[in-house]
Amino acid sequence: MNGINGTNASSALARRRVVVVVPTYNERESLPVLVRKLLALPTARLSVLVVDDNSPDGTGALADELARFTDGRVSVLHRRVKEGLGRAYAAGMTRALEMGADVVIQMDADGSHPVSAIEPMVAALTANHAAVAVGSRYVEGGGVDAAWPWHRRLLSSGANAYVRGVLGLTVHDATAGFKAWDARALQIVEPDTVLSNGYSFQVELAHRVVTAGLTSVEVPIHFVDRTEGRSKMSLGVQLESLMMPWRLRRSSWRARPSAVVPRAA
Ligand SMILES: Nc1nc2c(ncn2[C@@H]2O[C@H](COP(=O)(O)OP(=O)(O)OP(=O)(O)O)[C@@H](O)[C@H]2O)c(=O)[nH]1
Ligand SMILES: [Mg+2]
Repeated sequence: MNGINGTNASSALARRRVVVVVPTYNERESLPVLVRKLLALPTARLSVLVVDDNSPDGTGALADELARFTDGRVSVLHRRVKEGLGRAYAAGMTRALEMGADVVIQMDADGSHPVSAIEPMVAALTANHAAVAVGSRYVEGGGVDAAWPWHRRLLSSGANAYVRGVLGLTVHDATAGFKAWDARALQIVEPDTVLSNGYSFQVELAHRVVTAGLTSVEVPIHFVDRTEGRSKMSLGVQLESLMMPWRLRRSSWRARPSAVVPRAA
């Protein structure tokens, strides 16, 4: 984010108790690489919560191994069956709040979301007193993998424009899956009560941020393709993502009246 230098970014990160929630399904190759990078960030107050849906490739057991050798900085939430990205995040975010996080980060395990953006995202969240800092592909300075063919770019930007249009969202990257949440704001948007099972979880929470009158800030990121493992995107997930904005438009979800708008940290 413009105007935030490395020193300020580092100190904002070091001041906050950060839990990074990482959902995994068959991410054996990618997870150790990500965890190593996360634990190398310049703060000892950051921990990682892996949410594994009983991956057939043994990612859950591997995560347990990582937990054993990282002095309590990695923990694992094991779930019995694959229920979708949205359900995994809902469970993981709820657990992160119980763990006493004051910033909850959500990111994919496959290396698509750059760890180097975490410091500026937490700095932007803190400096702007925002509810959420979005790692954004669609603001100046951000982008998608240079190797993406034109039709994939069109699909990604088209899906984003569709969602923004149906729901009237002003955030430039409404389908982003890389975000840093202020814990109090995350409580207000209630991830455990979402309708979405799959990737539309991202859109649903973006919509709840607006419905609850909270503010978001966007930090440019470069999204890169996974180098290991395979995508979990299925036809069912895509159909849910297509229909969900219309369901959300009609939804009656409102923040609880007792919910307090977050103030400066
Ligand atoms: N626990 C859990 N994690 C999931 C599930 N579905 C996807 N994930 C994880 O969510 C993250 C995003 O999934 P991806 O398959 O990378 O989806 P994508 O980024 O849209 O697809 P690619 O661009 O092909 O990588 C990864 O860390 C997955 O392992 C699920 O049902 N349960
Ligand atoms: Mg991915």
